[in-house]
Amino acid sequence: MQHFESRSDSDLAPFGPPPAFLEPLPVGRPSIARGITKYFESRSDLALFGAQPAFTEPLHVGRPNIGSRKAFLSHMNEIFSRRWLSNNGPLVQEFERQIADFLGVKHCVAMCNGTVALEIAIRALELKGEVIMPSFTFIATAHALQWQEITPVFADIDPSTHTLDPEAVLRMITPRTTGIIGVHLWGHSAPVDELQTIADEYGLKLMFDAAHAFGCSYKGQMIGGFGECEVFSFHATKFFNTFEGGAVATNNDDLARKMRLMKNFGFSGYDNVIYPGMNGKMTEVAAAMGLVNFDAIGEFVQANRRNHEQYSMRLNEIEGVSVLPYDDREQNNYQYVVIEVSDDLPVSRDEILSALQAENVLARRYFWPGCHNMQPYKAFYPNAGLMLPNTKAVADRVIVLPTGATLPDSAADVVASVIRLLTSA
Ligand code: T4K
Repeated sequence: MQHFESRSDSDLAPFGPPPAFLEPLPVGRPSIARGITKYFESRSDLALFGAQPAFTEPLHVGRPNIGSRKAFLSHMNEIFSRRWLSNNGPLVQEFERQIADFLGVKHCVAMCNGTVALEIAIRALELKGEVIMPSFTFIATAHALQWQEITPVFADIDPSTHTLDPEAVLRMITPRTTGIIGVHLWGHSAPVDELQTIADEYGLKLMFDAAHAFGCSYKGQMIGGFGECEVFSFHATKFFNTFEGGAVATNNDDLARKMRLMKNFGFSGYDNVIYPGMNGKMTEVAAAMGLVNFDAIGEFVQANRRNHEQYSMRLNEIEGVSVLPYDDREQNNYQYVVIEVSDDLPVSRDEILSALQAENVLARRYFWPGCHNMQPYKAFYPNAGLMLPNTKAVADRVIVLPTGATLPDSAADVVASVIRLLTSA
């Protein structure tokens, strides 16, 4: 199955040789012809030191991608005419069908956001006691456990992939451990097979936070069908969004049935509650956005891929700076451009960040300083960092750059020029 086949005007043709405009740009070379709004010849050209910023409007990391407005407004008219706004409406059902088909799984249970989807999945799996997860992730992964008074136990990551290190997971298993949550950070798959082997050996339940990994594969199979279940986020800042939204994908019929009850207060038909539940429902307007954006997903991936390539070509040639690569043997959504900045540079990661932000490039240092350094975890487990040297090292050196369908072509040039000026002697 061709997963990113065109549903509109574009497709995901391979990139072929890089176009001429991707050649290296030496510092100081006038770059107006390439669409950059200013020259970067000396440090006094940096907005950090008082010059005009390179961009008049901020470039955001999480700038939403938006598909056909016409199609969305047409859905809205139908929603208003039907007067069916929520509670498993026809658009939510269609959305679930299309997503399950795309992921190649039996069930997609759509929810109001990724965090609630995590909480419901964790509860439906009856996790308790301790659950092992990485600290290097968005805080929602930890909160979804803590909210249910389950102890998140932070295991270290592999610094080359930024995902859980199976050896570190083994070190954190205790008699209270009931599960493992792998995170497919940045859309890079966690070590699925190794984690499944550990889970099987120790009788643990394995699930995945796949918030970043919609449209990505592991060993050629779409992420969504691994472990007991996988949880997606369709938040506005994700490359594929439903305003707010999320979903749990699973091949387990009982688990899917339980989660459907849980997301609707435990109702089984009118006046009949058979389970404790909450409100995790996706609205019709969110599903409409999802259907429209799903039609454009090939274009979104293509734009992200182009941006990732441009950044990689410009930045990988700077000593001490590297762009985290995607594995081109897999399907990728290319939605995060993550750079790592060496300790040896004459400027710190945070100084580079400040200089970029001054140019209106609103880069971020996701997911610094790691969940274990945020409350309440920092107070609960003040020594957790002793077991997390790779988490600290990676969290201290990453910068996440703006990308998405609206990114100006000149963004990679500007970022490279700023870093070159800062790091040149
Ligand atoms: N697991 C993982 C691994 C996750 O990364 C996330 C969410 C979750 C679970 C939970 O899923 P959800 O419950 O959120 O569905 C943002 C997002 O709010 C969050 O969804 C995402 N991960 C996280 C990585 O990023 P913040 O606090 O950094 O968002 P904020 O407000 O700073 O926005 C990011 C950038 O996007 C800003 O520069 C502004 C820009 N932006 C934002 C929105 C909402 C726009 O340009 N337009 C917009 O509409 O968390």
